[in-house]
Amino acid sequence: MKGTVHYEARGDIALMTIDNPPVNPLSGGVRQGLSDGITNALADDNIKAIVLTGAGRAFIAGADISEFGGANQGPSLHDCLNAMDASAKPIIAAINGTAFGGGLEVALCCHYRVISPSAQVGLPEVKLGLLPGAGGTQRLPRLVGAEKALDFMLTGDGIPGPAAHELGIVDEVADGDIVEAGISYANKIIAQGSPVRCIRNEDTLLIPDRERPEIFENARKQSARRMRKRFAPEMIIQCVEAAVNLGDFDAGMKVEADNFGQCLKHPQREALIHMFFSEREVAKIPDVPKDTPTQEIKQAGVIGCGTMGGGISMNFLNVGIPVTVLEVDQEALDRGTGVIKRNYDIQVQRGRMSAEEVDQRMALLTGTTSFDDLGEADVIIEAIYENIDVKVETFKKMEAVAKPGAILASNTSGLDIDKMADATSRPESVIGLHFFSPANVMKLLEVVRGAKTSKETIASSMKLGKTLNKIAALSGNAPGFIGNRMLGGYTRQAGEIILQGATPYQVDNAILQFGMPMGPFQMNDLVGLDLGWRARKLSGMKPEDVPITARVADKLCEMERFGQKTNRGFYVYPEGSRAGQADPEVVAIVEETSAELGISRREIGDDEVLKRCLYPLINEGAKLLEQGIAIRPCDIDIVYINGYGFPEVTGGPMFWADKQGLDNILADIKKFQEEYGGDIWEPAPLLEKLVAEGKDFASLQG
Ligand code: 3H9
Repeated sequence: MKGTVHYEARGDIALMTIDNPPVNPLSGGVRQGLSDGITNALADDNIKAIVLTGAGRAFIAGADISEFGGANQGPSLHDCLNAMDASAKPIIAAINGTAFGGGLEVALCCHYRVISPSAQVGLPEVKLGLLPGAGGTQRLPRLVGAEKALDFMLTGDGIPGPAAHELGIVDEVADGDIVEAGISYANKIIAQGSPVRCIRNEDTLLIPDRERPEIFENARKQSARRMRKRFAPEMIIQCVEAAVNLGDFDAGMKVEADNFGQCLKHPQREALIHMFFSEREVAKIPDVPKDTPTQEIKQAGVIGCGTMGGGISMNFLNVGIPVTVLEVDQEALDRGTGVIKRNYDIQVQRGRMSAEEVDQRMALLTGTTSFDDLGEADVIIEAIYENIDVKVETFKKMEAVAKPGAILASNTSGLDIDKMADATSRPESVIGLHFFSPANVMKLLEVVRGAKTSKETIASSMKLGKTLNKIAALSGNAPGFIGNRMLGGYTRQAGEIILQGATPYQVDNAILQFGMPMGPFQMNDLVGLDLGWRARKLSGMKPEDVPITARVADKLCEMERFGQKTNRGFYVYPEGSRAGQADPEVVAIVEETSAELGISRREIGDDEVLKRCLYPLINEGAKLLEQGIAIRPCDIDIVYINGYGFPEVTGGPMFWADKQGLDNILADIKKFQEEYGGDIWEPAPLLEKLVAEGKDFASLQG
């Protein structure tokens, strides 16, 4: 069994140290050790109190997530906690590091808690589709009241020691050696000789909450807004309602156990735990060893201060890394840095940042119009417009000024990294760092390795992603990389479906119901319909050569309906609103376009809309895997969830595909191939192979 608990008598105190590296989850061996240790301490008359702490950087990271869904060995956590609850000898948690989930619940079962200022406590179960199932939903409301407990459990965010003390979760914040602090707290309790404090027996804070049903109404409203379509929040709210209204601890624990069981069985739980492990897996690059030397990034350079360059710069400023940002002239520079300042000011207005913090961040920003000023940067990222020739020229200028070893990066969303690398004499330092718009908000960083990119440059870039609080996923260098290459089929299908009979609003609604934050036509309106239209005009494309899926958008552009920026696109946006309204004029244009193309319209069900939009993602994803552009299915899941709004509760497109059954998906793809043809519906050989072998994408994870 994994993990252990070291037991040591220090005078009349039993010190129990949980040891299950790296973060001490409550695996079978830990539960066994806890159970044995408590039994020993209670049986030993020389022992007057117990101090419980963690080895290494964590107290306890919670239940062992890898055990969910499998057969567990060792005693149950509840048996250990019941033994602790029943102990007449005081138990003190000396919280040395992270106490999350079941870890905090163990601490809440102790009679007293002391904490290091840097240690964090949290109940993040909701993020895994679970609820605190080891008494947390019953003990925390007794300790801090229902409202604060709900907020804590529904956000799932960790808080540091001093904040935990202020909230009333811990009794003392102790600087210095936390084990010594725990022992001295134990000695104080022994000296006082007072009975132990058992949270399960307290109800002072619960009684007034019985008269405040609005606590639960508000929690429901907030979680419907913040965690759309999530199953666990309602389960948590019901448990806290039970804690408040039933009054009896054991009756509340029964509700908690029932609801925990429901969460455990729910598909969202499996998907979210897949995401948890995928987020960690994606950082591991098979041919780049963990100990590969990395470049320390102390200074950054950004070329271009438009929407992307400005957002990228903010990422560095937010973590205290100075940035020199370059623009073509002073006017463009002033405009770009002005937007950065305005974005920060909005944060101040919303109470998310102080004016002082804005000043600190802006003080780290230097504007320039000369490449020479980028010479000190450890990484230079170009964020100019998408034209390979201009990018190649920019890389030549970057190389001329960059110091040896500096990372030379492109923020391109799909152009050839090798072409840029080959324009320099140091292709090993060249890499793609594809940020997603808005770059200061979106979590994903697609890192793109060229043919000659060195392992050091890859390792440094992945580490930089973490420093910038992004989730970095590595892609091979192929047009569109992972994300945009997959997106092609999705948007083209949406364009085709409206010509065959659906309205843009039906397509968007089906996608919204699936759980994406917006549909493809809402997305078009947000990005701007004019981008593609202008590019086609500039290239001199003849009207008859415009892809049929772009015909409606181009007609809208001819009417100056460019999307949100002109308050009219596929939708109409009342002045100052981003909530678009359906427009019969657009439906008429769509119908007219179908007629011009000789396409007879028919009723298309939402089920078909979904399959035709989502299955190209899966098919293309399989092609990316067999071509080695994506390393594992989970890398694709990470890219799609964090960069393209694929619903987290599905576990990402590839995990979701496994759940639909790859044989079902392949059969539909073949059907669509017969009906509509085109490369989108050419089944990926890997998909055919997996189906033939009765395997799924998960079998490729290794
Ligand atoms: C729960 O407690 C349910 C209870 O209410 C009810 C029970 C009845 N289990 O993140 P890192 C692994 S639900 C197993 O890179 P960091 C992780 O996969 C649980 N493994 O480190 C990684 O493995 P690898 C509620 C775990 O320092 C390694 O440890 N608890 C667990 O950046 C290092 O992780 C949570 O949701 C686990 N619980 O961050 C907390 N935790 O090296 C989840 C981590 O092979 N954990 N691993 O890739 C975290 O939030 C972060 O890991 C933590 C450390 C903040 C602790």
